[in-house]
Amino acid sequence: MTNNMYVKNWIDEMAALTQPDSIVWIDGSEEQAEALRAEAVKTGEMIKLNEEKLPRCYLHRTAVNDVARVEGRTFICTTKKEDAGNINNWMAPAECYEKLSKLFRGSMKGRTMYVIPYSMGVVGSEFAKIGIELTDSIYVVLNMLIMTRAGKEVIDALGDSADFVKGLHGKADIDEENRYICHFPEDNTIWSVNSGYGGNVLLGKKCFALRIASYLGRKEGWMAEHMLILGIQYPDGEIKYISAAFPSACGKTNLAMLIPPEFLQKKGYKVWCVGDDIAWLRVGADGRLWAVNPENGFFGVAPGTNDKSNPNALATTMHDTIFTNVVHDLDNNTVWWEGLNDNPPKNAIDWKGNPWDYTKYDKKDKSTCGAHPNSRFTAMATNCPCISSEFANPAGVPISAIVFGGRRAKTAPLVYQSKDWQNGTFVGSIMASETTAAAAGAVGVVRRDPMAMRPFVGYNMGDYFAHWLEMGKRIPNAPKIFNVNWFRTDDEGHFIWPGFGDNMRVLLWILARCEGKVDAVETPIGFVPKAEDIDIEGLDGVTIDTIRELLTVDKESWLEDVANIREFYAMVGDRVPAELYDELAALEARLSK
Ligand code: SAT
Ligand code: MN
Repeated sequence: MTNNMYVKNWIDEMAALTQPDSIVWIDGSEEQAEALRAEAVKTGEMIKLNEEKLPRCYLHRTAVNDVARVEGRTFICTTKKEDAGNINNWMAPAECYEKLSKLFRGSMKGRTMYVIPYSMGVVGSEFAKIGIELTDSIYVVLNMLIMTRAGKEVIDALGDSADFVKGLHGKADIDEENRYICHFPEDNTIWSVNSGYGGNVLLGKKCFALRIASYLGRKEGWMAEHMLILGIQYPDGEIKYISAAFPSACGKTNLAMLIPPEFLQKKGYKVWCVGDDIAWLRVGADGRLWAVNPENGFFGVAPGTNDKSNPNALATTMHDTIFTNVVHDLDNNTVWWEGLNDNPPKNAIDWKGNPWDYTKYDKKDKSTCGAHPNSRFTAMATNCPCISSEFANPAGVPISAIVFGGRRAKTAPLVYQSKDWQNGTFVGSIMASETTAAAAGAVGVVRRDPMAMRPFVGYNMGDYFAHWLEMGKRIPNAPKIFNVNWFRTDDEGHFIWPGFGDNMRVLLWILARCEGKVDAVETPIGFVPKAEDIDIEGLDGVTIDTIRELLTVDKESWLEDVANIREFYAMVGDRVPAELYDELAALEARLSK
């Protein structure tokens, strides 16, 4: 399919290592994709679902030991250890290549190696970047065909250039003990072995569009961030864009596709989704920050998605979707997951492939779930009823506000605004969130997750903070920076804020602040709304006192946080910029007053 010698030589080398029986180029055609689906159905890798109810949809189950990203086995392999930093796992490149070569050697014997040329961003556009993924998994091919722009046009766009990310993925034996997700930012290379799960194997996503891209962004003067992008349309037709960083499985997809509360809909407000997970941001000629979504689909969390929480996502998954690790409803040949509705299927297979008895399902005991808590849907962005008209605009959209947020039962108020870019960078750097099922390990533990990028920065976190500060100096018309927390709970552990579509009420305050249209109250941590400025029209059970409670800043718990932040900065190491230590000291002083 190409005469590009860099591509050909590299594929030859990888084929010599992995020894596949055959090599097949993915051309992006529907005929080829259909043939691969048929083959995956024949081998049992995928199950074809009810063609009437879920046209062209499939179900896949991963190995039971392979259901989430594995941060402990994810490595950044730079020549110097300091360049990967303390937050990342590090291996010397030569050592890592050697170690993984042993695992890859002969691992594709009896299998086919698929060559997937893909573009992150609109093919051929100024800001797009090209990758080629070699994989022995049809499931990966079919997911990449949804999540990226893949096929012949990409290899044509590459021409004879050497500027592409070289990705090698092999399922090998899906051996947990030998699972490695390794990045070689200095070589534009990613090697992933012994997994078949999303974030570990769809190399365009976290591996390229965040880890490698963040490294490139620092070198080239732009940013790759774990952010959704949405547009809010005002009744007069004007649209303002917000990008927001939340850790995995904290509601990015829901926020990106939110449906405005009824009273706002009646006034003519609309919300448009540009992206739900990743934003590439650069300074435009007009001095504003512009964002593109480099992906072409959504790899969303299924459990909890329903026609109230996210009707747009649900509609998006109604055709041409791959479901992973959800419940198989045998009577209807459809899918189900916890939180979809109150009618679990009676005749069903759980995510592990075993018969599932819904009567034994106990909400509080995750081990009784039919769908894995990190089960997913892979769906085309263009399926989404609220997809933005600018989704595929190569120029992207101008960002008015950047929003950080995490899952915090206490401490963080519903919303606050930073003072300026430097203080906003500080606010992002001290983000914390309770861990979720998106990564292997304990769930519900509060950990520092700066800019929601802790697992995704492809270099030293201290340098990443410095890059943020540096970018601020280069954006004359910078977005304002905010922090939100939808997850504050009362003494009984119930969420106080209704969340979902009602989050729009907070976003409108944020945008009003960006335009200087509304006042705020200064607190030690930043500016919070006057309670009466959060519109609570039509909200059941939420009074102005609830809003007051949600906006309180408890100095005691913030002082505890300060101590914890200082420990975290120490862990990040000596590349944390002095400006952030100044911000921390100033915060402490304000809290102690
Ligand atoms: O599994 S993914 O990394 O693709 C999704 C996520 O954890 O955000
Ligand atoms: Mn994510």
